[in-house]
Amino acid sequence: MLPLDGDAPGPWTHGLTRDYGEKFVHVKNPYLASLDEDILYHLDLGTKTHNLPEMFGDVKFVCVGGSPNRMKAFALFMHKELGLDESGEDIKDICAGTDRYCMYKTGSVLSISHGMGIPSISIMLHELIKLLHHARCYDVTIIRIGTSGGIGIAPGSVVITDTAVDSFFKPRFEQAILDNIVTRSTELDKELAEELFNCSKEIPNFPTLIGHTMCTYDFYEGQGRLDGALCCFSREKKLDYLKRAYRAGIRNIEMESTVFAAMCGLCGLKAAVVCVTLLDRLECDQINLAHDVLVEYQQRPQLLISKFIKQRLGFHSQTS
Ligand code: R2B
Ligand code: URA
Repeated sequence: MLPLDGDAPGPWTHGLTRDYGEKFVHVKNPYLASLDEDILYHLDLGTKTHNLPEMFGDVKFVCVGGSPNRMKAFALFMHKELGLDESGEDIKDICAGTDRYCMYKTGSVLSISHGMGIPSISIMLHELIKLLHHARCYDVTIIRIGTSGGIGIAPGSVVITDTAVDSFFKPRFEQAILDNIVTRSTELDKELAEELFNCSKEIPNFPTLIGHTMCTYDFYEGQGRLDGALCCFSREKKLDYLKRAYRAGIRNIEMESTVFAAMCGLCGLKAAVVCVTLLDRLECDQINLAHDVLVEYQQRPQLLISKFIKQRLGFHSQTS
């Protein structure tokens, strides 16, 4: 295996954070500083067309999640929870000029959709991290909120990821760069995970645990499902794989956490992954929850993050 590229000094990383304090969001690309203009194409934003420091300089919390509707709902919910105004009518999609991703800002909270899977979240993260860098944001916490399949835990449980692992149960993200595979670490911020877990204890009837999260390139064969258009393994093999995953400390499966952990870690963002489980993969493959149950489950990560942000901002006595 190639060495991790982490913070190893070299021509491509050396000195790039020199002018910035530890707490600034940093990019690790020597070419960026020489760009006359940086167009964040998939976000429909740019350094010449938008005053990024004015628009985003006060951002302290970034929440990302797959679905545009969910991330809009989260922004409106946060807006209300922060007591900014009742209607939230002034909350508009900042990326309305593109239908790739959506983005909403309320106070110091930014809410962005990332679509499904590693390639989709990776494109969004490149542009988001550059955005936070151009806007000179500092002390930023970033959290992915999403859904997942549980392993050996009750549906509706919220899993806070301590380490994101790949399909081989390894804490790594392998990125093909030119014709090399570069292996990056997928460690997440342990203190942040603990802080979120402590927060969850204050919400009644809110089953939460800390565990490893497995990130796959596919929802069907990649997660050992027997119900895709293709399946070339037996039920026994599937269960053997998922039980080994459980014994390795994996409690849920989703499709973005490894690249999210790797990219945020390299760029100085304190990052967490909080996903609700929709089913127990030791029991079934299909998601057959009633609509209202699904909606309630999907709100759980949002509820936890709103509690966490309010606590960080000093809204201690309020409950929701
Ligand atoms: C969780 O849910 C999506 C697949 O249904 C995927 O984006 C993920 O990580
Ligand atoms: N998301 C996933 O990636 N897998 C599941 O089983 C459920 C949601």
